[in-house]
Amino acid sequence: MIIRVDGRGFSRFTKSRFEKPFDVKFHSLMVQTAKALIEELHGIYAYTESDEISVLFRPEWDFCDRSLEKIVSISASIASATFTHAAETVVNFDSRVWLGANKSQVVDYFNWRQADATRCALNGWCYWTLRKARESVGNATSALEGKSVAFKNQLLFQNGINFNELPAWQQRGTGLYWEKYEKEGYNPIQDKAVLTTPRRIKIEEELPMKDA
Ligand SMILES: Nc1nc2c(ncn2[C@@H]2O[C@H](COP(=O)(O)OP(=O)(O)OP(=O)(O)O)[C@@H](O)[C@H]2O)c(=O)[nH]1
Ligand SMILES: [Mg+2]
Repeated sequence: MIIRVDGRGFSRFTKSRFEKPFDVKFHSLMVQTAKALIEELHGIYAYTESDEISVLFRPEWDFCDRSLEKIVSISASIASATFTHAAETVVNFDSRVWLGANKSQVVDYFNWRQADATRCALNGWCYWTLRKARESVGNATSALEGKSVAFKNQLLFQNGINFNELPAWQQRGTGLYWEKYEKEGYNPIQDKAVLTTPRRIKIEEELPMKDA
């Protein structure tokens, strides 16, 4: 099972508050929200791009007896509360559930979201490059309509932007997962130092491409 939450009306919300097309602060709020979801709901992997977060769960996950109403309302609530608290501005997230039957469908799902991230990043960079060069909304939009990936890459290149050299989180999104790490602790009964391996969330900002 995958839960996907998406910021409600974030085109408007981000308009005057954040850098376009990408803002480090906005991205960090999304990562913080993704971390809260994976921790609170015991997910195994989370993926965030733009204003959305997907969280993957094990087949045997039985949160609230898998009641759909509970799952979507609680996940939307965790996302809204976490982002609102961190940003000190009220926002809402919607939530939906996706069901996959096997591993390859799950890989396809994340490939699909990653392709969306790449497509939107290329479009967003082109659109805002034109807008910052004083093109109107209409002109910038129509200049990109139906244009190929090669055309858009070329447009950016002519403006001194190499799409492939932009931060990986902008091109491909960000992954979060549990990792074990070694920590030195103290055992008071044996009165000696011990090595423990607790879990923590790894935030992967340099995701590999496509299936990898
Ligand atoms: N300025 C800025 N905007 C961003 C950033 N990341 C995402 N967004 C905006 O978030 C919006 C996400 O798009 P959508 O989810 O399709 O649009 P929405 O307005 O949230 O609409 P609904 O999800 O249907 O409620 C886009 O308009 C993006 O421009 C960012 O880093 N900076
Ligand atoms: Mg949205």
